[in-house]
Amino acid sequence: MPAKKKTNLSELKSIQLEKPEDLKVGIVVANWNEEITGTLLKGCLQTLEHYGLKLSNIKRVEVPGSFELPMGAKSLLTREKWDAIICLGCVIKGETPHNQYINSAVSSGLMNLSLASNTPCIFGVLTPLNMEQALERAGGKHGNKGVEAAIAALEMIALDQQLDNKSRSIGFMK
Ligand code: RBF
Repeated sequence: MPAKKKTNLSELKSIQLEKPEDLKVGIVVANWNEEITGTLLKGCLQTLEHYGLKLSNIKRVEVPGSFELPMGAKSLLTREKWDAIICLGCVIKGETPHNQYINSAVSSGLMNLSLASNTPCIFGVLTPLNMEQALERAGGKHGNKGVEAAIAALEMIALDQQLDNKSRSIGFMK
């Protein structure tokens, strides 16, 4: 089945979000392969705005490479409360297995951080075999994975809001 192209923001699915204008989202972007991560960031920001978030409630920080994404996310989480953190990076496979070490450290780092902080830390990291595959996923034939990272964050926030409402309706508050 061909991959679905998600470049037209007006075609995005509906997400039931309460008070999107009050939501606070942190974005951590890796500078390594910045021509790719810059495009992921652009798609991510446009998507958050499309769903009603205010740019003034979105904080963007940069880290040197993808390996530093979990630490960048933790730096945000230890200072302020966020509804979600989105981490954007691009680790291209080279001649040595460096990509495997970085990718597994980042994915498990972000999962651990999500569970420990009770805040979704979204894995918006491309893991392509080469630059061509990266470009295809940063505005090319496979869409822009920065858009999808933003949607994943919003879906996790919507899930939390729905569960809160259900708890309230049966008289239980967290
Ligand atoms: N960071 C990335 O975000 N993407 C890469 O493709 C990438 N390739 C790297 C290749 C090598 C051999 C090394 C040593 C680092 C690479 N990094 C890459 C940087 C890494 O994420 C981290 O910033 C540095 O290793 C410093 O901790």
